[in-house]
Amino acid sequence: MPVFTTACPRNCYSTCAMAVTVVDGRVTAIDAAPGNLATAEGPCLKGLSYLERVYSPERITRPLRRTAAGTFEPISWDAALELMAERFGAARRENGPQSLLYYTGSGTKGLLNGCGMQFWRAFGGCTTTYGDLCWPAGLEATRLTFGDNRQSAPWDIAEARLIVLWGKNASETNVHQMRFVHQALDRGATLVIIDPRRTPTSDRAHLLLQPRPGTDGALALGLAHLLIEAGQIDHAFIKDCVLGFEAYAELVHAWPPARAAAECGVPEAQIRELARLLGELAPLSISAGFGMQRYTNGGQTMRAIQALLPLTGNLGKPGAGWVYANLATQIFSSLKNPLDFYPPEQPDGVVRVSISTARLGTDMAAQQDPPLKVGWVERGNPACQNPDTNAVLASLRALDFLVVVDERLTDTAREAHLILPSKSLFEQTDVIGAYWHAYLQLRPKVIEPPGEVRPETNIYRALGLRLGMSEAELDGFLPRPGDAGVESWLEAKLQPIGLSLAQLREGPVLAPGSEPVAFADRRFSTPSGKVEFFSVEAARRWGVSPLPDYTPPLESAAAGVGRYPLQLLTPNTKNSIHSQFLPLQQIRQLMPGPSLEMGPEDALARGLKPGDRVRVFNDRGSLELPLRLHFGMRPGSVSACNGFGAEDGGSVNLLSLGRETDLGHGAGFHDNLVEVERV
Ligand SMILES: Nc1nc2c(c(=O)[nH]1)N[C@H]1C(S)=C(S)[C@@H](COP(=O)(O)OP(=O)(O)OC[C@H]3O[C@@H](n4cnc5c(=O)[nH]c(N)nc54)[C@H](O)[C@@H]3O)O[C@H]1N2
Ligand SMILES: Nc1nc2c(c(=O)[nH]1)N[C@H]1C(S)=C(S)[C@@H](COP(=O)(O)OP(=O)(O)OC[C@H]3O[C@@H](n4cnc5c(=O)[nH]c(N)nc54)[C@H](O)[C@@H]3O)O[C@H]1N2
Ligand SMILES: [Mo]
Repeated sequence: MPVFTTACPRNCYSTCAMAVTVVDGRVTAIDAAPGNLATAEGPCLKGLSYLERVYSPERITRPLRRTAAGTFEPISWDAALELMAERFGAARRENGPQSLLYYTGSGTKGLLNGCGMQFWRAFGGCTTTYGDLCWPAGLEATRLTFGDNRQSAPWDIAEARLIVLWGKNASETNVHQMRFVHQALDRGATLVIIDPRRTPTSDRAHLLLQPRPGTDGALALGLAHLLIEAGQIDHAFIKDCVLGFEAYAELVHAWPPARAAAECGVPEAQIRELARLLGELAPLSISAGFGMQRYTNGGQTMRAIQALLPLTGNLGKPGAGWVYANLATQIFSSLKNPLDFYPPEQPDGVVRVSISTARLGTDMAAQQDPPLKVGWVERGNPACQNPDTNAVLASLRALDFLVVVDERLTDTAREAHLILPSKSLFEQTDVIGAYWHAYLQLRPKVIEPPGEVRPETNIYRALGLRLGMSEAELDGFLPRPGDAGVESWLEAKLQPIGLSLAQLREGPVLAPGSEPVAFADRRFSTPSGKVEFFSVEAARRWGVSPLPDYTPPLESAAAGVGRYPLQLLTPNTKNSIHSQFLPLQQIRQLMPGPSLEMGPEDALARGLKPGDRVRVFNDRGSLELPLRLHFGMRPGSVSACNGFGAEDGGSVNLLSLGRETDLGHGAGFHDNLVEVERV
């Protein structure tokens, strides 16, 4: 029986290697593949559920066109291509190519994803999006502080004596990291969790701090105050490697523990206890998640947390450092496209209009020059995952013609005039990077696509020909038709970095330049060449304080700003990647549906009981959910996982506002106040 090594391409830290067995052209088993040392114990339940996902009767396997009655009917590829060529061609003629929105989400990793943008460039340009729903606040904070997003190998955290998982729910979102955390704990390390919500990640924690949402910056400044006061700082490292220590020390001087405690709602004794641990235990690794970045102050919060590491000399040593994003595998220009993060600079001369991902709905509606008429959505589910669902839906519905490429009928696909079926991870060869470990992995084609499914690259070629592009022009950026064409396209990408498909076929390969211990060289590619506590660039580019100063989030119970009393957290959940996987029966057995989690005090104050159906609402929208009591929830906060959509009563983003983070054009999902009442 042939067994192939492949990699899970979902937007997840782990990016597991997997062994898939194929019998008679069908995947029959999925198992661990040991070559990836970060994920050696094998894929999670989601990975195993590909057996169901790929062969699900719900999967879309033919082009579908919306009927006058609003249902979908199959049409031939020929008719679909004709329709697209006609509608896109007309939009380009009448309003210019920028009247087309090209939107991509994070549905799959792969080098071939880059073909889409190149296609729309050849089309004459388009409107696209800048920023990201996910991690840019932290990426930009890290770049400003340390110069680059470098990170030690995943297993290095096992060497730490103190681990702080800050706003990260690793036991659900990065299960493979917990193996290394447990190794450290077994050797006597201390674990601290900082999260307003108690999660399974804190099961073995020595200390759980539950700050008021969005106030972690104040907590970090309070900790620095105590460390400096106690003299538990690394003077030599600061002198050699830090810019702006004096100004920073002055800032944190104004944050005695009583003030920090009052702001972040953590007892002063706990702040002192954590400061003591930070002062006494080394090496220290801080693994920062995304929780505290999903606020309007998220970038500055990340800078304040980062400063604790150089302050205590915990950088560039085994077991020490900033574990946030490992960009070692982002060595291909098509993966590391700075235009994805910043507004257009158009180095290629093609006119490109760009709107904010976080404000997708309102920016689409506001665009005038030219107004948006047609759209193409690929690898994303913005009607469920972007803030302000109502605004996104209104803007998608205002388009004359929308194409969505997806494997199932998502909330976004339901808005399409034409749905095109997309490949699964087993149906086209590609090369996959990662963001927690540094392995490049081959994701080989192991089965033929079912029905009439065609990979995006084939769709683009066929559409390009209909739009009058020549084969030669398309050959400039697309693989030649057929499996051999894809392989030679990938080979050409690998060759400049000294790799080949043959090497990747043998198993996961560490990206050239990946480092076991980040910053061991003490090279910081900031303007000053030092770790910057004081960043002129932060002030110039983003209009924030050059220091990691604290300001409360815009809409928060912490700041007493907003008409509603409860902060709504909408975190990720173990058995899904955002809106993917949730429809599968295997997943539903463990996670029957969404719920609102609330602490007992808040429930009692509203006369609510477990199991009650409640309405969660604010001025932007409302959502009905069953109530679950969560005894580990910080009072004043409630939580509902993101990912569920219209079939489960609606997305949590019916309640969120499209609002960017202070750094990096991220999305402030949790800057979101609500009230809850019984239905
Ligand atoms: N199973 C699973 N794994 C995933 C994903 C998934 O959807 N499912 N998604 C992947 C992706 S794209 C991402 S971005 C990552 C996200 O990975 P994580 O950052 O671990 O996940 P989140 O659930 O966004 O947030 C983590 C925690 O932050 C807490 N939090 C919320 N607000 C605050 C705050 O103000 N301060 C602090 N300290 N904590 C706060 C939440 O309660 C939550 O428990 O996970 C990746 N891995
Ligand atoms: N309220 C709230 N909202 C959030 C978050 C939050 O914490 N709170 N988290 C945010 C974060 S961190 C992220 S990363 C985003 C994720 O936002 P998205 O990336 O939009 O979310 P997904 O649900 O993963 O949707 C991806 C879609 O791509 C499709 N897909 C998968 N593979 C392929 C393929 O090969 N080709 C094509 N054409 N399609 C494919 C999937 O079927 C799925 O429908 O959500 C964000 N939304
Ligand atoms: Mo994300």
